[in-house]
Amino acid sequence: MTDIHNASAVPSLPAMKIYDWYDGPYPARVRIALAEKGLLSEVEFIPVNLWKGEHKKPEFLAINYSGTLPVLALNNGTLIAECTAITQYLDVLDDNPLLTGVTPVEKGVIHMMTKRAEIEFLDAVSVYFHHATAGLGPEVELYQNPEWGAKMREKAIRGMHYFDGVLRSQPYVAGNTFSMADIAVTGGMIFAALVNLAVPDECRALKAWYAKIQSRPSYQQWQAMVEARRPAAASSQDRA
Ligand code: GTS
Repeated sequence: MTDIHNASAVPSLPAMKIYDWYDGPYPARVRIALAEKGLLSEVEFIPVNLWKGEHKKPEFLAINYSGTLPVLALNNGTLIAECTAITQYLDVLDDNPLLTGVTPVEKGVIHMMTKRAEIEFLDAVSVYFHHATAGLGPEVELYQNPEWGAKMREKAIRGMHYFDGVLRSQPYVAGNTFSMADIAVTGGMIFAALVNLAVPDECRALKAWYAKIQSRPSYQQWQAMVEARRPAAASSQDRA
């Protein structure tokens, strides 16, 4: 096993780069996790333009076989893709996990609810976007199945109702404390807003929880980064 904790501007932290796209909902999960950990300034962000399909080019596929963002690159060459894996790595860097649990039960429940947030909500919104809308445009969306996309839209709305039910009986997605699972549902909310998928009015607990999440400094830092990078007259094609 190589030593991943080598040279860094900050002692004991590795130099880190993250390949991502500034307003992407999955990248948002890692940026919010970085903000929660106070690590945003430790990372160099390398833009990979989704709208130009850069994530499907051989150079990027060599970095992440799945052709998705974000990817964390350490300076010894280690590459970590998948938001959950990246968040788990970042959370234990300082031996003070805040997002992924401490006890075996916390870790298990947080992991379960994070995965559930992906399957039942965030990934469903993503499939809807790529299959039942123009997605990233004809150059990038080489296969679309609108019927499946429409099914995933329904699934995402069911997911909103599910998390609304969860949040009626507890303050956060995995229990009494904010965790990686809240960040995963936040990714779903961010993606839903981008594709104009409204949260049903009756999902009052989900809406109240999201207002609380949006008032957290981590969410606000993420939002400020997006606004600072957003082109003045953004359209879907010139989001670069
Ligand atoms: N399971 C992956 C993870 O958790 O990291 C999914 C990552 C993912 O789908 N990322 C999006 C992507 O690369 C980025 S964004 O849509 O949120 O900006 N999508 C491009 C594509 O073609 O699927």
